Amino acid sequence: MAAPSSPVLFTDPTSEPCRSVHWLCKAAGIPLRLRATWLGRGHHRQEAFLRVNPRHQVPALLHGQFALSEAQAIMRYLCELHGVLDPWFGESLEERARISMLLSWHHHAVRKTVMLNHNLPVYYIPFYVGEAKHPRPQKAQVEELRANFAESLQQLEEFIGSGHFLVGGRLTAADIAIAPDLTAMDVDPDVNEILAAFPAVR
Ligand SMILES: N[C@@H](CCC(=O)N[C@@H](CS)C(=O)NCC(=O)O)C(=O)O
Repeated sequence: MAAPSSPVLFTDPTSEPCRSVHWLCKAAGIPLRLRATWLGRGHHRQEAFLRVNPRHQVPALLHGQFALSEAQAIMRYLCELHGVLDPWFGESLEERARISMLLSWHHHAVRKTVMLNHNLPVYYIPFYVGEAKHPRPQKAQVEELRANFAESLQQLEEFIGSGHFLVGGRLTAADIAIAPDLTAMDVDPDVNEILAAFPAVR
């Protein structure tokens, strides 16, 4: 159980970057206090949360007076705080560099092409705000978005190679940062068909 002095993670479990932070803390045994911050209820626009992250995004962390946003920065901070940067962010210079490369790559690859460009407009936004306000893109447009994310999935497939993990043959922050955007693909009824071409990713 987290002590009252443990950092507080403002989190909405429907958010992939929030899940990355939470999953890493679970895997690394890092104590956290969780503060549910539901986007669907507008908690991220309330004054109390805006004092923690004026850019109104979860995840955000408050540790004493210190506030931090951006999932990957939070993951790194918490690992450093607990002296576990090694192994989670790499055991050697090369591992650390590779993890850092994968974390940068993720923002404009899987995160952008699968989640932000495809899942949000095709599934989440029509579900949350209603199809009347935000109609689903037409089939041809969805096909085009899928063709775009196939390139990211192919690159990820190559990064994984013949193993199960991205770096060092074990779970690291790189896997945990990317995994929630992949598991979110389960919302897609065509997920099995899509991932059939990417056995390592699957
Ligand atoms: N680059 C940020 C992205 C965080 C993000 O996109 N948060 C979304 C939920 S997944 C959010 O809070 N959106 C609400 C808003 O922008 O007002 C990170 O990696 O932490």
